[in-house]
Amino acid sequence: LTASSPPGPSRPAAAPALLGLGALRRLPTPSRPLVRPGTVPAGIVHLGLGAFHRAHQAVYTERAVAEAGGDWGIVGVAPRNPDTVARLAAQDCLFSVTSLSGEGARTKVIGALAGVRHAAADPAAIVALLADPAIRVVTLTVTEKAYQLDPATGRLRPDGAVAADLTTGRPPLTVPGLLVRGLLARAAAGAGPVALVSCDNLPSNGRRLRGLVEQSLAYAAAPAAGAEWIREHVSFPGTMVDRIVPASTAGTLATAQRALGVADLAAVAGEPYLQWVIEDEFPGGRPAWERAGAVLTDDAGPWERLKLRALNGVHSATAYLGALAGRETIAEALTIPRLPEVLRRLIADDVAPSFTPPDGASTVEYGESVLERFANPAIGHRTVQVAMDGSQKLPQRVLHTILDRRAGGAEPRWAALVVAAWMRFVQGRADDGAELPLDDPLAPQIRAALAGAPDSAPGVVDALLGLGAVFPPELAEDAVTRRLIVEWLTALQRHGVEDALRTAAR
Ligand code: CS2
Repeated sequence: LTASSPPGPSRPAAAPALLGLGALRRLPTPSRPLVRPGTVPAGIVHLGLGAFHRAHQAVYTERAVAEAGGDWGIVGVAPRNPDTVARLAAQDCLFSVTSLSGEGARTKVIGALAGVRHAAADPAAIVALLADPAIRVVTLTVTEKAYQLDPATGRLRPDGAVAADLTTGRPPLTVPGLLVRGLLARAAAGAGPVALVSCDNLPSNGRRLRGLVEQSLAYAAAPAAGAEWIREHVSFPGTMVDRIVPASTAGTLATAQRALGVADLAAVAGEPYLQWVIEDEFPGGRPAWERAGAVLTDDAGPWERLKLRALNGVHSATAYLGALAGRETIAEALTIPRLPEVLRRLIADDVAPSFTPPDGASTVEYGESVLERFANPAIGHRTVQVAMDGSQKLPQRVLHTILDRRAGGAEPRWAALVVAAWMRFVQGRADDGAELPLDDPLAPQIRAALAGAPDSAPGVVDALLGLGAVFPPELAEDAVTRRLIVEWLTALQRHGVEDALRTAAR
């Protein structure tokens, strides 16, 4: 006991002060926002308030406004989850981002958010916001599945929910429903041009978002003038987005609190690296993101293919093989003997020859830097987090590599391993028998396919290749691809990941 301890029974510790405008002056100088929070008028609506947005576009936008000005505050909209909105609202829309590396952590509060909304609580307010002339850019990080597209073809799923959003009078609940209702309201108000910017890891994400809006409009029985207005006044720039940002944990919040001296219940943490390549089509203007390090270009396609195939594809490979081998995190998975060698073969033999990288880039060198980033021990990215929603991720991450290599007559053996690992993962058991979660919007279809399949590697492969929403016919019907996947799945089933890789990488 110290001399100043109050007498009597000990009191519960007071809750720490919370991050908010009132706490700014108390923050260590390097942790303070680059702009005066609450003073930048809104110009952007962002859909999807997850950790990735807060550690990526919010960071770029704050810096761009600090460097070059502009009314580019972000109104962050959570489509479904009210938690983050409540936490941010209690903190005057402030949150911190911690950069984690082997050398330690750096935490900074970001002042980019001009407001937060929960779409499910008041969808009509979001529709009105999208029709507000002050808003000239709409960005999205809603994850692959929220686009309601068929992953194999990129076409809108004939989905009752989107149709109901657009044909009934009730407020829209799906992302396509919100966007289309918002754009039609904008057209009716003549509120000026706008850019819709997908920042999700979809292939040709700009084109897919445009297709989504056009196909949804067909449901909407929209007045022809509205559809015409949208064609003329809305752009869909493609992007490549990159930063490894795992879901926040209690540890993330504790690190932020130690650095800030106040609690931050909306804290996120990620790797120090970040990259953003954006097609420069912004009819209503945009923040000076290039001043924050983003690359503005005519065509993000080659960057996007590089990233989806050589980073995300390799991430998925590490996640499925790692989870099967009982590894908790991506960095731990890389300690599986031979796995780094196998991933290098995947990058050099299958991914690199499958497309032409952007000017000046080498896919193999890029792949090396990716493996270094994955090995960052401070990130703690869980293998099962990266493994989720595989049906939505496999096409652009792995299947396009296989299709392009098969078109060139090659046998993409390592890419086939990733598909086999996914097929074993979705059967729900790790090599040691532990249960693995199947967190995927197509889980019912995957389970049904497996339930009807003979219990052999060829039986499982055929059943899963029959999922037309994931595997396009030219892949599912290709005998070479099927053989490669069956060989790998047989080896994984008989020997487990560690022995299968040891034999294969010899
Ligand atoms: C990961 C990505 O969870 C996943 O599927 O592959 O979120 C990855 O961390 C980011 O795309 C990196 O930019």
